[in-house]
Amino acid sequence: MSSILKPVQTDETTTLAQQEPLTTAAEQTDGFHLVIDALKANDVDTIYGLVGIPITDLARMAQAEGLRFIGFRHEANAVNAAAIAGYLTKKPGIAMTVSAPGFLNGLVALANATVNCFPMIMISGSSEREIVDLAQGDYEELDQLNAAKPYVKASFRINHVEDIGIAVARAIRAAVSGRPGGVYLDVPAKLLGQAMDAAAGKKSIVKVVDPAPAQIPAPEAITRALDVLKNAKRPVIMLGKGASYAQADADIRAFVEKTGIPYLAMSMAKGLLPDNHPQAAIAARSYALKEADCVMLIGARLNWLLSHGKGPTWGGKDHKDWADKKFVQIDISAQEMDSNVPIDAPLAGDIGSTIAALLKEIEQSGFDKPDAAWTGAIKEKSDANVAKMAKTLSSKSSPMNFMTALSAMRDVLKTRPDICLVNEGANTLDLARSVIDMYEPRKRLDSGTWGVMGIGMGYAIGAAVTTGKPVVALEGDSAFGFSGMEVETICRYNLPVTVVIFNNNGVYKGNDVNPTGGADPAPTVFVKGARYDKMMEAFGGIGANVTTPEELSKALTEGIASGKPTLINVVIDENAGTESGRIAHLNPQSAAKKK
Ligand code: ADP
Ligand code: TZD
Repeated sequence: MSSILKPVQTDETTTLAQQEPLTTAAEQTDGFHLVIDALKANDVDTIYGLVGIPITDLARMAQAEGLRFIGFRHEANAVNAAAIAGYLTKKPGIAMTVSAPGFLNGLVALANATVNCFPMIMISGSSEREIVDLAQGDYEELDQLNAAKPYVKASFRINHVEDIGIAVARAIRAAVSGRPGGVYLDVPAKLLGQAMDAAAGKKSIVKVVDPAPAQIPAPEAITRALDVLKNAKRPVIMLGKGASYAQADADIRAFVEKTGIPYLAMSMAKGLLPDNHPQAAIAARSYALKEADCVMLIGARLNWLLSHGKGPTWGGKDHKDWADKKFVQIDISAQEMDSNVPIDAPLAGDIGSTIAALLKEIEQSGFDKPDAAWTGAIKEKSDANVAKMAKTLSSKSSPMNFMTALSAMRDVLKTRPDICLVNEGANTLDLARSVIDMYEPRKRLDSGTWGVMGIGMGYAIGAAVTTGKPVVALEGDSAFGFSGMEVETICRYNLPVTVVIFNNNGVYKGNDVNPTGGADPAPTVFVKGARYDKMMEAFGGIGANVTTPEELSKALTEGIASGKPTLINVVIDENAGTESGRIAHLNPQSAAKKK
């Protein structure tokens, strides 16, 4: 319990004798200390933030009280770091920003956390309520509480110092219970300075009991789901990042292995079971989705990343067509069921409890593994695709293209399955997802549900701080630009982050030209031959510029082994790459041409 010692105010007319009892000066605390106490009481050990009034003092005091404060160069990156810390730990990541512009800078990442179902709390300082509400133009004035609301799971403001304990508890529970998400907590500067009796302050702190209570589906829902699975001829399991988040790794593996059902993994679920597991259908994804007669979704939404569960990807005729398949879905949010297609067997519950219940039922009633014709067909398709990929990867090109460089990266990363790989870009993202196998849970961190650029350095820092292990951030040159200034943060905290930039001189590729012949470059083109490695060197880190796969392997191996901030500028052919990577079909021009 931290507190400030302040003598209780005495009336000037009181005599010395009358003051006697007050020599034991009543202990006082204030808003600053109570915020810190409330966080500490709930096992928060790290705050990601960017200072300014009134956060500077709060950050200083937090550091003095033993909390780690990681200071960033832009709020979005601090909030992204907190978000990924939430995903990795199942505890809300904590970010702090100043008011109005600092808040808004952070809000995009807070919204991204909510969209991805990552638990976190963004705490922002705010200006005088009376002035904001009358729009009288305060320093950094904004109605932050209401601005946050559409983008977050919950948005709260604390007005009185004695409410800090319960407010922090409420924010924590909102962030991690049910479907996790981003929470905004508005902290008026005035509140932080409010004083109160320290003993009463101590009493006001709340340690949240069981912040994310188990949610167990009804027995009949379990039976229904197993009936659907048992009646399937060609079942497939789709693991999503909700399954990775759940930290029920051993039970999920046992369920997959006991049912014998082939499985697919969404991007961030790669590695939940090792990608080289005999039941992995990852290399036969298109075939499996088209041909399956039953799909079990475990913590994966049928959003755009899964073509909404309908249309040609799923064996349907056109994009509006529900394919003729049965769906079983485990999700903590009952509302997720029937979002895009009818769900035949909804399992509304947390993945840990639900999988445990399914396993128990299987042990009692047994489960016949799927027909060898189905698993054999998937294996055949997988083997053929793996062989095709191996051929592509072995063809060396100079200058390097994406596949040549990825082949080198894959071989190095295979030797370090324990490290986190952060990944963003277009081609750099889509191709790396297919080429680089993952072997352990929660090691692949990427652009996620929005396909957003800018998560790179925030996620890398959050992952390095949280895991204490080396992190590799594989970035398109455009993607890196969104958070690139944080290389200074990486150097300042001497974090074991190796940033690898696939530099092909532009967004998607670097060979576009201005059709007018004018001096301005084309909209997708960057400075040619840029040396991003010099940015890392500028702050005392290690820089490397590589032009061959051998140089890339060496620099990456050394970067990881050194445990020091490293940036490798990988020179990639500027003609390599596809516009928009694998989502080119979403470009209106391509869509119009198709019609
Ligand atoms: P992906 O992008 O990998 O397909 P999504 O983010 O679309 O994954 O889906 C994750 C789903 O997992 C969300 O619908 C979320 O409600 C759900 N989820 C998150 N945590 C849990 C949990 N512990 N138990 C059950 N479902 C969860
Ligand atoms: N802004 C934000 C916040 N998110 C986005 N996804 C985009 C813009 C659009 N965008 C993509 O979808 S990928 C991308 C942008 C700008 C960058 C692609 O170029 P890159 O990668 O250099 O990072 P490749 O590997 O060279 O294609």
